[in-house]
Amino acid sequence: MKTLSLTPQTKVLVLTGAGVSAESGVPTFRGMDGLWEGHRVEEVASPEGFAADPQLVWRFYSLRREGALEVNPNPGHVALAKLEERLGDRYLLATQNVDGLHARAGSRRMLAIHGELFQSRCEKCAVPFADQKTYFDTLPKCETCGGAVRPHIVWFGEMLNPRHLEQVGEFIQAGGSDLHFFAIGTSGLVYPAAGFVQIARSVGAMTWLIDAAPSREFASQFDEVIVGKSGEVLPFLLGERSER
Ligand code: BV8
Ligand code: ZN
Repeated sequence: MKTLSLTPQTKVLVLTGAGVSAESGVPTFRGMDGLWEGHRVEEVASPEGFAADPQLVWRFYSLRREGALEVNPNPGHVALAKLEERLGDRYLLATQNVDGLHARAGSRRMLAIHGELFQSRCEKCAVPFADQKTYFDTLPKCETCGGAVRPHIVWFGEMLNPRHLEQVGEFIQAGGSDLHFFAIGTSGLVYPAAGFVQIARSVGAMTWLIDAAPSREFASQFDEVIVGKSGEVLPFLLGERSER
């Protein structure tokens, strides 16, 4: 398998999706074929869904908090954290995952572009705070203003943090043809993250897709497509282990 040859100029931008956490035991979205307890994920993970039935939405996130507390990072998360150690400020990770596993594996130069499962925020005060609690049959209220507390997650139809998108754009522009862009374990269905590959191509970056079952349409946008499980591929690809 092709490995990544690093030069002192090499810069790496990584976009991860649910597939990177699959080997840790975290279900993917397409794995649930986009459904949860008969609800479309877009319906439950949306401001409209929260307004219509906040308890249903808190049950969805409470179940995911319980699940995410029982799992651990896998070799794919660890390999990415080691690559960050080697590259320093020439590395950036943008993750769509909210499960916190990259941080637990040691990733620091990371943008949680779709939010964080273990943070909540008051709809009015808007300041996120760490929260591992579950709310199956109660609705959390803000201690300061009594407002409704929601998961600190970017829902469908909500804007991503503009600062995150700026940082991704700046990193890609600065990387230019020295940049390698990796999309790992993502179906490339959700924008704006799914559009990062086109921005990377526009500056002459080398683009790689690593996925256990890549979709033809998304894969067609990449220079290199590696079919495999990220927990098995990444340690070899990133030179953490000798060739198999
Ligand atoms: C925005 C938080 C606009 C939730 C998430 C109509 C109405 C409303 C919006 C839209 C619309 N049409 C389009 C949109 C835009 C929408 C969008 O793209 N929708 C899609 C469905 C068409 N995007 C948005 O709404 C975004 N916001 O556009 O705002 C706007 C503009 C101006 C002003 C106001 C608003 C917000 C998107 C963020 C949504 N939140 N997450 C939560 O997590 O609970 S997205 C959520 O789904 C995840 O975070 C993740 O990003 C996404 C699922 O994608 P993946 O991570 O790729 O997971 P998936 O299961 O799909 O794929 C897994 C892959 O792994 C597979 O390829 C599989 O083969 C592979 N795999 C499996 N195992 C392994 C593996 N690979 C390697 N190794 C393995 N072991
Ligand atoms: Zn408040």
